[in-house]
Amino acid sequence: MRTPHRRPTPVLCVVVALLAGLAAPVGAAKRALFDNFHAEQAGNADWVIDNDQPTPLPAQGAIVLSTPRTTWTGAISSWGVDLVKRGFTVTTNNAAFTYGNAANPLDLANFDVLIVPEPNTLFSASECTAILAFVHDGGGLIAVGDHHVSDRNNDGFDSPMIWNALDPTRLLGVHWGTAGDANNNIVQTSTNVNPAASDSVTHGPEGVAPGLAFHNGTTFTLFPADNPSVRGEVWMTGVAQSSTASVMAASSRHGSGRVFFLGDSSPIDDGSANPGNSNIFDGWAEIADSVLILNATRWASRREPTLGVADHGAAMLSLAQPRPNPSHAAALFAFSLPAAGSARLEVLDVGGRRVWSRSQVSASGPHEWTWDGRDRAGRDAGAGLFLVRLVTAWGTRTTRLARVR
Ligand SMILES: [Ca+2]
Ligand SMILES: [Ca+2]
Ligand SMILES: [Ca+2]
Repeated sequence: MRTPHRRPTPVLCVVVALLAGLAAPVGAAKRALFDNFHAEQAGNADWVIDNDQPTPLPAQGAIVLSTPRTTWTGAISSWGVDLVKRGFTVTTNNAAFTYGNAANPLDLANFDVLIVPEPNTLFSASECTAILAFVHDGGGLIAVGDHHVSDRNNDGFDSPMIWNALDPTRLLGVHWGTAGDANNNIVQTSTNVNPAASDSVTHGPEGVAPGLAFHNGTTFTLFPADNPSVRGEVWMTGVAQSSTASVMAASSRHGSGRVFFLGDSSPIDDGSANPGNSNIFDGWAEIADSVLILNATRWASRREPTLGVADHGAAMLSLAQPRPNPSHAAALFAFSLPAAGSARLEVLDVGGRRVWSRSQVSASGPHEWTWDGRDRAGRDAGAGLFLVRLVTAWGTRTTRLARVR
């Protein structure tokens, strides 16, 4: 058994953390955070960029194009070194995730992309909230897992279970193959890659991704009804690309942020790990898995505030005052979506109980839905003050409605 060598977290100035929490200026280095707080070194795994944490050594400022990808110690040092060569700064996380906590120098607001390489412990409820809010606000997430029954620290949870628990309602549009799912432990090299030239994950700045080599990985089922932006990037050999199942790599958007899903950790293994760990293979170079992974990391990293509709979704989402207000009987709710997607409109009473709701996958642009003033049992909802709430992938909007006799 290896013992991870961890250095204490340096005490950084709170002011620096606050300033760093602002969006990076155009042209600034992208900031990647590699997680090592969820047992990423359990068992045979060594999913760290370096044992010097949070900042790897030798210093990344000394890395040049010819620097070997083994300059740091860890089975995913190549990912870190290759990102530094592309202008990123890289850091290792060794504390619980927070978002918006200026006292935490590793707060997610200080980063452009979060990389979680096969977590082996559950995210806490507050960590789940932090991750999803970070992505919603424009952060990137690279979610890597492994095959079904891959619980490396015997706590009862493997990475497919842990990722599904992050997002039980599939806000991100993806279900990880686990117990009861097909193809939850596959060994396969697939070149069944999304061919769209507009797809920056498969056709990105690193070039065209040739495919993926899985050595015991799981596959995804996609749920476009839950997140219309979800798309397959690599499918299993022979599977039609219209299929929402048997997907080896996928991507989606959530709010202004972007997520990449990879069903196996073997492709991120670079074949050189900490001393004592010999159960490693160079997946990074096998069938050039790194092309897909580096394209995806660059695509997911926080957007500059100059992009298109999908990146301004939150600003373009609106819910108008009900008409009439106050109302005696029916009320009209007008809202507008930044893009096609699922919308849920609900009316809550002052006690927070849901009186009425309507959900529908809806087109981009303005909509008008009418509430007849009756509850779900068909009874008149009565007089009083009600909260009207619009829930979408781009965020939530609320307004109030008064009903009078
Ligand atoms: Ca575990
Ligand atoms: Ca594997
Ligand atoms: Ca390595």
